[in-house]
Amino acid sequence: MTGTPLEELREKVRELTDRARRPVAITGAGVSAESGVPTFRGEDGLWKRFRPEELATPEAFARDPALVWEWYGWRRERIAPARPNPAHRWLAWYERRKPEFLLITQNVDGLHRMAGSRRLVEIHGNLWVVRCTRCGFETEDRRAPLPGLPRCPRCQGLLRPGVVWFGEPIPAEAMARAVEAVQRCDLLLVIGTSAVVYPVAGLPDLAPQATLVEVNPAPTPLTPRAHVSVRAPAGEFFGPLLPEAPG
Ligand code: BJW
Ligand code: ZN
Repeated sequence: MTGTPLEELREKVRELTDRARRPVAITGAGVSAESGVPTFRGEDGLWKRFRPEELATPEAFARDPALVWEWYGWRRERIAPARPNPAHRWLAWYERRKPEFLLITQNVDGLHRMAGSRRLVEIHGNLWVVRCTRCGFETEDRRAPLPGLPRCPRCQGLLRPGVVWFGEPIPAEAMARAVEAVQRCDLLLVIGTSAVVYPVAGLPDLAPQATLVEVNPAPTPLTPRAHVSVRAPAGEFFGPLLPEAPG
């Protein structure tokens, strides 16, 4: 449906989302781009400048934890002022209308929660959570700046970011919730992800029964399978679908 005027696509998506009974959304870094959070890949992607295999792996952390923490410290600082955009707000609003809706996000920035989403699986973890590499102690979502090499308040072990790195499995409970919802969904919205990182990139394959809607300014490996393909920034697309603010 490339080339269809945006307003027509909005009507189509309004109709599909109204009608859906068990909708699921999968989001990626692109949903936060209009909030000022850098994406990973692409022109302004984080990894144009930093090599992921040097920073987002358990091996990198074992080799040089200070370097990895420096990168995460920089990202925490950079992302802290970000606020939800209309795409995050639309998803939070939609959740309140659809009791069976589930939002699966690959994002670690916390913006979906800030927008009000609660039926949410943060499948790659959360940038604001830190975990002890020795005793497993985990903090809540805490935004205070951290020292260069943060230590566990319980056992003095080294703390690490509460995110999922390459080569690490997705926590079993998060994965099970995501798989179960995708397998039984009737509408799958895939928003702002390059759809190349597994296992999330494989989730749409589990939903041959669902209508697939993709919202992304650029094509992805998923695009040929999408029933509706919206080539637009997510915030710009979803903004007009939000109900008018009261008063
Ligand atoms: C807009 C927009 C706007 C712009 N509006 N859109 C070979 C084949 C298959 C798999 C593998 C393989 N080799 C290795 C693997 C496995 C690996 C993997 O998939 N690698 C691929 C890259 C090949 N996966 C893993 O390792 C995963 N674990 C695993 O497989 O475990 C198995 C296991 C089992 C048992 C024991 C042990 C292991 C874990 C993956 C973890 C990914 N982690 C990261 C970092 C998180 C922490 C952090 O942030 O620091 O997660 S990587 C990074 O990529 C991050 C993201 O969540 C993830 C996905 O990126 P995303 O969100 O799609 O962002 P971008 O930048 O790629 O795309 C943005 C998109 O937005 C673009 O399309 C733009 O066009 C669009 N956009 N503006 C809408 N305004
Ligand atoms: Zn500890």
